[in-house]
Amino acid sequence: MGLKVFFNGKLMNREMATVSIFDHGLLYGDGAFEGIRSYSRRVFRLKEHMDRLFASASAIRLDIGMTKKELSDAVLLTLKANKLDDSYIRVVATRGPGDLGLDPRKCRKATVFIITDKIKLYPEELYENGMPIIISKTRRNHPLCIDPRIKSLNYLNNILAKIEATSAGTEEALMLSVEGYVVECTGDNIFLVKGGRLITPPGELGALEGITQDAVIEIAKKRKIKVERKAMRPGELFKADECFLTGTAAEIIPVVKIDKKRIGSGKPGPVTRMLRQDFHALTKRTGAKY
Ligand code: PXG
Repeated sequence: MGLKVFFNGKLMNREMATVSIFDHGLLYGDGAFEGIRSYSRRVFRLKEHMDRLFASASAIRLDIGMTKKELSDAVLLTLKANKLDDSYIRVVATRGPGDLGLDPRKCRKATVFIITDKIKLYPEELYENGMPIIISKTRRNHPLCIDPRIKSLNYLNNILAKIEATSAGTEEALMLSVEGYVVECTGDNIFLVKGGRLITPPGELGALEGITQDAVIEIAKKRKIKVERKAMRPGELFKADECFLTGTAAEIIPVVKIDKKRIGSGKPGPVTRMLRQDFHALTKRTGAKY
C-alpha cells in the first residue's frame, strides 16, 4: 500500500494529489508551512506548530479555510492512515490557484495538504562527533522585508545559504543579520554554552521562533541553567565552550567547527549531551497521541 496524503479535505494516494500550475504557492512561494515530528505515536508540540502556522498565515492574510482543531485532527488522521510510529510531517497551506498576477485576491481557495513520511536525519556520526558549519555570505532576510518569523513557502534566502554550505562540504550554514549579528542557520536555531549558561539570539533579530529552541529553553530552566537572549557578533562564537543547533529535523546537534575554526574542545560538550538526553525523554512522554 502506497503513502496516503491529506489533500484539500480528503485522504488519498499520493499519486492523486496534484497541485495546479496556477497555484500561487508554486508561482510565487505564496503560502506557509510547518515541519513537525512524531515519536512513538505522539506528535511533538502539535499545538505550538498549529499556532505558528496560523500566525504565519495571518501575517500574510491567508485564510487556511480550516480551524486549528480540524487541521490538527487531519494530521492525526494522516499519521494513522500510514501506520507510522515515528514520522516527519509537512503541513502546507498555499494561496491556491489564481491567475498569473501577484494579487492574492484572485485566488479563491487555499490549497492545503499534509504529508507524513519517514524521517531523514543527519548521519549519526555528526551527533556523536559534532558537525562543522560555515558562516554564509548570504544574510538572513531583513525583518522589514520579509519577517523571518513567518514560516513561508519562500525559502530561497535559506536555500542560497544551504548551497554555500554544501559547496563548502558542510551540512549547515550560519546566517547573520544584515547588521552582522548571529541569527540562525538555514533550518535550525543556534545556541552557545558559555560559563554554564545558554545563549541564543533574540527573536527580534530576525530568526524563526523555533519550537525546538523553545523546548530547549524550558529544559534548561528546569535544570536551573540560565538562558540569555543576546545579540552576538560572530567573534563570540569562538569564545564559547559549546555550540549546538536546534530544529525539528535535527533535534539538538553539536557544532564543533565554524569556518574550519574549533569551538571549545572541538568535541560535543557535556551540556549539549545532557540537553539531548532530556529532549529525547520529553519527546517520549509528551505529545498528542494517535
Ligand atoms: N529556523 C528556520 C529558518 C527553520 O526553517 C528552524 C529555525 C527550527 O525551528 P523548529 O520549530 O523546527 O525547531 C527552522 C525549521 C528540515 C526543515 O527538513 C526544517 C525547517 C524547514 C524546512 C525544512 O530540516 N524548519
